[in-house]
Amino acid sequence: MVLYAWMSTITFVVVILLVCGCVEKQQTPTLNASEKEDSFYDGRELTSIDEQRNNAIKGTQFINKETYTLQVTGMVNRSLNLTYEELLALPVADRFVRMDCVEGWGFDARWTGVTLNSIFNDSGLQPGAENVIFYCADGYSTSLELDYLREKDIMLAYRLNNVTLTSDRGFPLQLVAEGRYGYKWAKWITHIEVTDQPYAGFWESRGYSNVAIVGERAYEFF
Ligand SMILES: Nc1nc2c(c(=O)[nH]1)N[C@H]1C(S)=C(S)[C@@H](COP(=O)(O)O)O[C@H]1N2
Ligand SMILES: [Mo]
Repeated sequence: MVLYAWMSTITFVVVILLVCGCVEKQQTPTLNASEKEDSFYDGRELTSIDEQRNNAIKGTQFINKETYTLQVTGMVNRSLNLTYEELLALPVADRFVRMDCVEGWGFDARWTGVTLNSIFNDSGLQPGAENVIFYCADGYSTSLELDYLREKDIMLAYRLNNVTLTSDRGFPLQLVAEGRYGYKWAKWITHIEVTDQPYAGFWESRGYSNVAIVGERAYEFF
């Protein structure tokens, strides 16, 4: 009797662990074997994903695709709450863009995603809006000027070198801030806020330039 009770307890625990294991796999996208990484795009050579470096204040964030939404709030006519599927259904942008970190490393990649212009087409923008703040799942944040985002048709990428962004690379979305330093390339974005106020993000409030143009001075002390 006692043995039977033990056996059923152990069976129960094993089943629970197996079920958790499966759920965990769904929540943490890893490189899908059926997706092949591109090594060239637009006539240019790409840096392979395992040669790219990775920098984050609190390490990798694991976002559940099923429950994820991108919130769009602030000086818009309509606040939005976009699911991952809704983001994928918006017009697709696809470009070669180089990423440069202030530390002196960088990489060349193909980025695929949705432009902020498409999102603002749906939300509308109120007159006087100037800045857009990007809030991330790890508490990180950064901001960029609305004019830059609109004129350069900046995108939020969900694919990198033609494979779905993995969790360590910012799943579901990384901002592709062309011509600006890496700390503007927000990963694991959960919320976008449009504002008429200036804003200093995580590194910007610690002395880094709020403009962050690649090739220009990035830090106030050197
Ligand atoms: N959410 C979040 N996004 C982030 C960071 C971070 O710590 N948290 N680090 C930034 C910095 S400093 C760099 S250089 C790039 C690195 O991005 P990568 O993974 O594409 O190389 O991510 C940026 N985006
Ligand atoms: Mo960086």
